[in-house]
Amino acid sequence: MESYEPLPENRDPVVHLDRQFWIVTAVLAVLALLSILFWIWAPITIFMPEAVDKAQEIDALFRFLAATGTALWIFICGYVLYFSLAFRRHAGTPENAVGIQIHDNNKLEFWWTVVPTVFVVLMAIFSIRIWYGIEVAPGNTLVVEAIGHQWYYTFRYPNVNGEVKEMHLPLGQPVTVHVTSADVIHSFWIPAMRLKQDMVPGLINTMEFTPTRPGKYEIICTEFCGMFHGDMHSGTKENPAYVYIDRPAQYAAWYARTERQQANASNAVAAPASNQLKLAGGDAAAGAKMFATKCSACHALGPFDQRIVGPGLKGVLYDPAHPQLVDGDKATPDNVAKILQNGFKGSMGQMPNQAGNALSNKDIVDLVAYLKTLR
Ligand code: HEC
Ligand SMILES: [Cu+2]
Repeated sequence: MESYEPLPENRDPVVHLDRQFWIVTAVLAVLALLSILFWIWAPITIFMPEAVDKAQEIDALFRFLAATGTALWIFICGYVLYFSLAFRRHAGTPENAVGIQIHDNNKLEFWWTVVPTVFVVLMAIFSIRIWYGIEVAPGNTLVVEAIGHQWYYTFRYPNVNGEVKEMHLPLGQPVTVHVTSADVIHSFWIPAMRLKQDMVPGLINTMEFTPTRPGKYEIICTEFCGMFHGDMHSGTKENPAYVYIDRPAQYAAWYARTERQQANASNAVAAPASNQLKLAGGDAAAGAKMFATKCSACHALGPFDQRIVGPGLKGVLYDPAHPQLVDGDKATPDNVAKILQNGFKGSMGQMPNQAGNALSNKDIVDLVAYLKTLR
């Protein structure tokens, strides 16, 4: 019986790239080229129109990434298949034979480091430029606020009182959308714009773009936000989930009509409180009830150091160890009312403001009356 030595290690390999290898490479190159051409011409907009300038940029980025990815994938899969056939164990080679060991091909290693690095840098430059364009608004744009609610959207426009249920945008005019939420986290996605931002209570995310195609486009909430999350996709009769891109004259007409209709809107948001509330006549019992529903999740009725999220509030107006409130003001009823109106963010975290805690002015007066009784 013949005995086989393991094949020797090849520390200084002379790698043979035979004819067959080059044929396979040529075939893969043609396939890769076809895939690149496919992505250059792929009719994305048949399925999803590009409604704004940023959609065109994002689609261009998508085409670039898809083309690069598909071409690479073809080469990698092609070579894996080819090499596993070309270097399979041939009849007559024992099952435990060891293949040629190849180490340290500096030229190869140089190129397989440089080429991907160049691609990654290109992708980064391409992406970051587009991302900056979305995040950083130029001056002089129309600013619209989009607010998520369970389970609908509202919009605020300059000089329009209150919140409206329909989003209209003027063709050709740069727009900044400030995206936020009134209750839980939603996510505001307009596929035709290729733009999406989370709607987070207390946080404003921006989207900057210029509408380029008139039409009616779907808005979709993509963050599960409770029972009727689905209504924030298709919308309902009373709460359509659409954005309309109007020609300028159409938009102006809508805007004028809306401004008039909303003049006496009941859903206007209170202006940030600089006004001092009159605290006389507060109802401490009503305040106690309010406290149990709106405050006790974050505040204990114990001493200052008994924290939940915020400090304990027993004796907040009388504690000699804490003559000042967390915002540095003297512990007086007026200053407590001010914190309840405006909120405060300090070392412990965020005390929500009046809107965040959904308090009316009367609620604040009652709460202060109640806090006064906590000695
Ligand atoms: C989500 C949690 C949260 C809720 C809800 C909340 N607070 Fe606060 N509150 C805080 C935090 C956190 C602070 C401290 C902020 C800091 O200094 O970092 C604070 C501070 C305060 C202070 C100042 C205390 C001091 O000693 O200076 C008062 C008064 C207060 N809250 C009252 C209320 C009342 C009344 C309610 C109910 C309407 C309420 N808070 C609801 C988190 C909350
Ligand atoms: Cu939602």
